[in-house]
Amino acid sequence: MTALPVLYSFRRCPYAMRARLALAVSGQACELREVVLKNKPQGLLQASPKGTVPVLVLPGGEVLEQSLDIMLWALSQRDPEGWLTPSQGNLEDMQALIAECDGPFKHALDRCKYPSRYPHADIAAARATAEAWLGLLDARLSAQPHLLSTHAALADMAIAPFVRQFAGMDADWWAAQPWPRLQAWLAQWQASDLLASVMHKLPAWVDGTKGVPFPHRAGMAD
Ligand SMILES: N[C@@H](CCC(=O)N[C@@H](CS)C(=O)NCC(=O)O)C(=O)O
Repeated sequence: MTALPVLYSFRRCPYAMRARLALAVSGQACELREVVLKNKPQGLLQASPKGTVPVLVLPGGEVLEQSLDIMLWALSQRDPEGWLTPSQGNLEDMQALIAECDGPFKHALDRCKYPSRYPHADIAAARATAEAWLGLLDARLSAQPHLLSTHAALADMAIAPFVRQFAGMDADWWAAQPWPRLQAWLAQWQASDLLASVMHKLPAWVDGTKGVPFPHRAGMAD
C-alpha cells in the first residue's frame, strides 16, 4: 500500500477546517492526526517546529505548513468542483480576498473574541474594522451567490471558517445585522454536507500510533 500524506489537524481551528475542506473535496486520502494544541505531539513538532496546525506531510517528506498551501496542493491533485476557477476573476483575486481575511480581519477577530487580552481602545477599533469588512462581503454577494463566483470556490471555503467564528461569538447579534446575503451564505455553508464531513470529533492522536483515515467514511460516528 502506498504511504498517505499525514495531516496534523485540530477540529475547531479555522485554518485546519479550510485545509480539511479542500482535501475532502479533492478526495485526497490522508492519515489524520488530531492534535491537542495544549499538548502538541512530538510528531507534529518534528515535522514543523513552529507547531501550528494544519500541517501536511507528503509521502516524499515535503512539509506544507500553511493552510492555504495545503488547499492549493489538494486542489492541484484534483479540483472536481472548480474551486480554483471562479466565474468572476481568477485565483489571484481569490488569494487577495483571503489575504484580507487572514490579515486585518483575523487581527480584528482575535481582539473581538478575546477582549480581555487586549487594550480596551483596540477592541472598538477592531469591531469597526471587522464589521466594515463583513459589510463588504455582503455587498459582494449581491452580484453572485458566492464571493467571487456563481459556485462555491476557494475564497468561500477559506474565509467561511473565520466568518463562522465571528458570527458564533453572539448568534443574536449576528442575526440582527443588515447582511442578509452574508447570513444566508454562512448558513448555507454551515448546513453543507461537505462541512459536516470534515467536522467529526476524533480522539487526540498519540505519538507512535496510527491516525484516522480521512476523508471519513460516510456514517462514521460523530
Ligand atoms: N498561517 C497558519 C496559521 C495556523 C494557526 O495559527 N493555527 C492555530 C490554531 S487555529 C495554531 O496552531 N496555533 C498554535 C497554538 O495555539 O499553539 C496557517 O494558515 O496554517
